Amino acid sequence: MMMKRILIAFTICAAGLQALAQPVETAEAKADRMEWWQDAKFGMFIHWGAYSKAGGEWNGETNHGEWLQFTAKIPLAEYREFAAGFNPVEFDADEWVGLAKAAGMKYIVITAKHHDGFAMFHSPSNPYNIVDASVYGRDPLKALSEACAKSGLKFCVYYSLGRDWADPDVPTGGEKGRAAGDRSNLIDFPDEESKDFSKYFERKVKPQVRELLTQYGPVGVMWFDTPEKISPAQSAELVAMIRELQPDCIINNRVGNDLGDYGTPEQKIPSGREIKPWETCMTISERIWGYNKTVGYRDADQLIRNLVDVASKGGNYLLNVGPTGEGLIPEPSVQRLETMGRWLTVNGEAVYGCGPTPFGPEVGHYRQSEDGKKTFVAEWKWRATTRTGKIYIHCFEWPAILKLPDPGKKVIKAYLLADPEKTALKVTPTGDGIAVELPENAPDPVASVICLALVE
Ligand code: H79
Repeated sequence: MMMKRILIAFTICAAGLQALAQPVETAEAKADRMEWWQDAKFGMFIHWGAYSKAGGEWNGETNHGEWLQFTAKIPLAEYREFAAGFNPVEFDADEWVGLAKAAGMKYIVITAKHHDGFAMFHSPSNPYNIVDASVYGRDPLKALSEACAKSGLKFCVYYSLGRDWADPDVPTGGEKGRAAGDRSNLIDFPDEESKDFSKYFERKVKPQVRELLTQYGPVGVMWFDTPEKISPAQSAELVAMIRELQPDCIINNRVGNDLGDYGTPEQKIPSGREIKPWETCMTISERIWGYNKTVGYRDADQLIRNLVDVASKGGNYLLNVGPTGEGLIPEPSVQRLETMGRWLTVNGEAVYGCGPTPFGPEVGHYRQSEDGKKTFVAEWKWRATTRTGKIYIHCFEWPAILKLPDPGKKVIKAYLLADPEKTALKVTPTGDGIAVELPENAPDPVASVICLALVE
């Protein structure tokens, strides 16, 4: 689709002594820029770094993840040495991208730099990177960006803004009851008072973000994390840089200060539809983002229902895998992703490019406890998605007769997406909606989709 970008106004933002001209985007231009992402619905998050080599284990403790350096209290010199041994000889970009594709995912987001500050890409501005500071000596982001370009997936990168345990100038905490320095590297850089975020921002963040946007071809999304200490002017400066270098790039809200294109609920799915675009990021393991050899995994059934739940509320689902230090995506993740892909092969029509539910109450309700606290109680009977002229009902349960609210328009035909014959199911009006007669067996015990074709 042709991109229409009309710049209607300019606001002037003062960033220190420097005046930055920031074009204001029309809603239409933003919608155009976001279109592929809104349609995509399902992406792969990849947490991969030096920490992956430990598999979560350090000095006999096995509950570490991507926070290894911090949670295991490893001094920087020791972590550097550990990172220098990073050698993912089994890494095959085509295999990872092939798996994402087989899972039905449309984009990948890879950790270019997590909180440990070790860049997983070739960074000419900072030698602490996989090419210059590890035995591997190659750039996995280059390989992944090329593999994505070949197979039509969008290549996107994660960058931790507000934590960097290799840089002496990154303060944390001090807000909302959090102690100063609570997530800083206080082992190597104990003087929290002397830390100056802007020095780190100028020295490391800006050059590296520029590198990410100039070394790998089109970047679909810049996915920032931990924006706590970034100033409004600094967030605006990053946005301006991204818009200048890659005008089509989407930016998540963690660029800070209410900027960015979409919201990022983490490890949770909102209770209902949201007005702004949003994406739930979630681990495929029970809780840890980086590779951990002892952690359990979520059920494939629940992952499929989560994807449907998210799509029915108008969001995207960014599901995370944690490859090993050798460069392999763990087998339990592979199995789950392949299961999701099989489901999407049959039912993708009811996910990709779809709009949210035209109903709403089916997702659950709020219960008020005696102390006045409201908690959301989710219901898992069915969900709905839409596209022009169609409503899709994703059934998690399989009654003989499915009662639905009034679809608002006459139903011409109801049929199962899994039925190549599109055999008509009997639909009868009830007092306040419709009833669909279902065949005896559900085509899929996890989620079977009924398509309601509506009169235009
Ligand atoms: O990259 C993933 C997380 O590492 C990162 N965001 C996602 C996408 C993240 N950074 N901060 N946080 C999440 C929130 C803080 C989590 C913590 Fe903890 C809980 C810090 C201390 C307790 C879990 C346990 C992580 C470290 C120890």
